[in-house]
Amino acid sequence: MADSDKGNNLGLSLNRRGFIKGCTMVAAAMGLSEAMIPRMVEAAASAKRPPVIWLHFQECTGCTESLLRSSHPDIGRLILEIISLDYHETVMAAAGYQAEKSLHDTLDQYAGKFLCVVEGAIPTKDKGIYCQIGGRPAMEILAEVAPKAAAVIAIGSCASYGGVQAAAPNPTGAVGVRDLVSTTPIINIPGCPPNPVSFMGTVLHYLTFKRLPPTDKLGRPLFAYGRRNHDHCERRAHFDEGRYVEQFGDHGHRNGYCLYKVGCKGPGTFANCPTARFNDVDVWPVSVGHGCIGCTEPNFWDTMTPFYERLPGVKLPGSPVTNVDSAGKTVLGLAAAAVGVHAVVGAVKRIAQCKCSSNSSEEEV
Ligand code: FSX
Ligand code: SF4
Ligand code: F3S
Repeated sequence: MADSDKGNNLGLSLNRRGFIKGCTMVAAAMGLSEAMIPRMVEAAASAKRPPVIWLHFQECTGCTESLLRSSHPDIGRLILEIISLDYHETVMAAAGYQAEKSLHDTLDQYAGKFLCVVEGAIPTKDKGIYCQIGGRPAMEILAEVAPKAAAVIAIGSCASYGGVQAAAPNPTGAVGVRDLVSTTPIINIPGCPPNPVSFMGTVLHYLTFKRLPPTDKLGRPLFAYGRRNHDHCERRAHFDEGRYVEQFGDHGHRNGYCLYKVGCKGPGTFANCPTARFNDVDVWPVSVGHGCIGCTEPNFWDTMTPFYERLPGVKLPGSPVTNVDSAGKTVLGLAAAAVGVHAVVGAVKRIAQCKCSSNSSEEEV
């Protein structure tokens, strides 16, 4: 790549320094050694950018917003430098017939070679009529596109597990991609919205190593979801010493104490928020005084609510359950019990997977 801007199909561009800075930032977040950075930069700078079809279904577009309008300009632009975004309803210039043509041209021309990114849940009730694009249900579009893709990236908790649409009583029968697609490798990048670094890391891994990164049982890349937020939280010492915020605005809150008692679900949430952080001011919910609501976990709208209450029965340091691993398992166990009361059988199944994942991740880290 020359020192000059590479440019991309949206007219945005990144100079070489910014390009390498973005790659380095993502490589660090993935825990890769410095020696891997030149290989990653080389793969990312390849003139042959992989075509991407980005499908939008039931969602708020927050995943796209957080990625492309990231206040880390290098990350936002980097993604547009290294992929060819051939179809993306939010940012593409084409509309109507032209947009549909561009979708089908990419499908014909790059069958088996393009990446499919899915944002949003897929409604299945009443033949999927609750989300239609170009007069076709999301289910039908996914069934046409996903089997032709080299891999599918489900971005956000909606595409991963159904998200808020699937919250009880799930009126549209919303599900995640993995419930419908079995023909193509799928990776889940949950979060509502997810950290752009987790998405970028997955794409860069795919470009560099020609395969998706290793995942847990819920299909989440281990580099981003292998540890609990609680494990790296800057308030962890307060948790261990029994110093808690009792209510927002109190002495403990003003002094950065642990937010567990005001609802933080960090002990039961697998994500990289405390290390990857968000935006160019390096914050994450807990660092600015709000508990984690567990947005990377399956069915968190059912299992992690009420958001501002401590889940009953979780023992704190000083009680018989004194280590955080036990506390995390207890949170997940209670979450499973809660969803059993409120949600459908499918949701219970996914929570069971969540518990397996927690165990498997513990073994791997
Ligand atoms: Fe879902 Fe994405 Fe939450 Fe929104 O579009 S993961 S509702 S932030 O952003 O799909
Ligand atoms: Fe941090 Fe939340 Fe764990 Fe407290 S409970 S240490 S605020 S992650
Ligand atoms: Fe979500 Fe918790 Fe991170 S709410 S953004 S997983 S701190």
